[in-house]
Amino acid sequence: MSDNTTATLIHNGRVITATDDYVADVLLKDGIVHTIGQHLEVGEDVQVVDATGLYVLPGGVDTHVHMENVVGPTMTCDTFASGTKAAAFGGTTTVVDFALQTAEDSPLGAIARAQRSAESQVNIDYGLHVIVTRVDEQVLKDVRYAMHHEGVSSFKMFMAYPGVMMADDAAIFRMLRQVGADGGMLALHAENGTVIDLLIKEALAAGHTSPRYHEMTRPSIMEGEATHRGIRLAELAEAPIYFVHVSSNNALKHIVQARAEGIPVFAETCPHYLLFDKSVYSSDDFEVAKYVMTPPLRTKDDQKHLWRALRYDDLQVIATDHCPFCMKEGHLGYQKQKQMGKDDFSMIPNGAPGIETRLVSLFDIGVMKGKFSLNRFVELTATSPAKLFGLFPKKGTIAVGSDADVVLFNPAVTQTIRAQSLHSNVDYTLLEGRTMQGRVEKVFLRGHLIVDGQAWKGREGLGRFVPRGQVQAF
Ligand code: DUC
Ligand code: ZN
Ligand code: ZN
Repeated sequence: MSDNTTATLIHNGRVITATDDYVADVLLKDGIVHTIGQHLEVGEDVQVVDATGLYVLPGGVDTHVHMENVVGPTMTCDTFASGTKAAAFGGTTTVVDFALQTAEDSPLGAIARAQRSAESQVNIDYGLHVIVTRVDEQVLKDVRYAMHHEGVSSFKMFMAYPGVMMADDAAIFRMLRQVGADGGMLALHAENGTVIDLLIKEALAAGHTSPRYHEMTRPSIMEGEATHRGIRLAELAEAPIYFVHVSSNNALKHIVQARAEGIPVFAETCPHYLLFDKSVYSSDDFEVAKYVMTPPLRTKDDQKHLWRALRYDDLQVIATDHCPFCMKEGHLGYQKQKQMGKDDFSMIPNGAPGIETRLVSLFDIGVMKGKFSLNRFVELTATSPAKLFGLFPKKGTIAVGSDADVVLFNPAVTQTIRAQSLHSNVDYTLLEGRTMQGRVEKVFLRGHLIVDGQAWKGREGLGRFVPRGQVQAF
């Protein structure tokens, strides 16, 4: 389907992809990148945007976000509308969200439900992973069907949260075999759920109820143990595996070793593991609930290892795990969210926001601080996630024929982050008051200008479901 937009010539910007860096004109027409060249001549019907001094980046691809996701008795506070608007302002034009298989329904029911909800309100393009909580013959058939006919080629399973989301090793193994055989990807939340549950019960019994105990009851050794177990299951299944939200060297060291052994193991980390460390958990204050995400923040030494792995491709993706819950009761009419855990840290919904600040924060702490190059920045935030989750080259790069998802990014200005200026429904940002280098100036989705400075030019329902194909990582 072509996009009927005014053609736009982005003039004289510095085009950065995972591999290129050059100054050129880029013509966006019919929803795709139509022509790239020097001094392109265009007619009067083409609008010209002067991008002198700006980076011309592929729209960001965030493959780990949670909009309208049910978590226990609550739900993440971003709708598809608010979350994707926030994503757009942050320079992300494609997200992959989660469709949750409930006890009653199948993966296909979960996909249909999420699409029904997203369709009329989503502001940018999106795909879906299915969270599989129960595996039987019918579920495996539905998984196969989803891959071949629904454009859903990735699935997530949990080794944590017993009795709620946790799948046992045999179920994970069966899914790895099925998904891998058809060229898809199984994503794993790797933590030893039953041991963590025991530690939580012991902490509560000892009267340790404040949010800081979230970190103390989820030790990185248990992330490492589950990561190792997941790798061995993938090795036996001869299937690729993807670890979400890797936070610690205890997990990373198994990933590094497995990759050296030639096992197709892939992994992401998230901006919060690079921006903050466990010192935030040093008080009993309830404000600490802002940092109750899973896995929790780790040590400065863990951070050093994450940076190294990002640089040398042992981590391939930086996704946000945007999983927003309000701190204040009643914000935008939301009932208790983080406040549910006021007297019991284990009741705090796990997650933190970050969808709008991903690019600027990684540009600031990654590129500006010399941790990785501009090309690598694009690779980690757009190209690799697009390849690993079957979206490339439609998404994740600037090339003739790719979707005209383009971000004009100004590297020369600073901005101070404030929750009240961001577009998520959540009432806080972990980056409140922090000044960062770089700013998203304009965002195009399939050639439509949707963000113009502070102005919103997009519209709900403009985003589309993007059917995804096989893993493109080998
Ligand atoms: N895992 C996630 O991926 N997101 C939120 C909470 C969790 O445990
Ligand atoms: Zn998880
Ligand atoms: Zn998540």
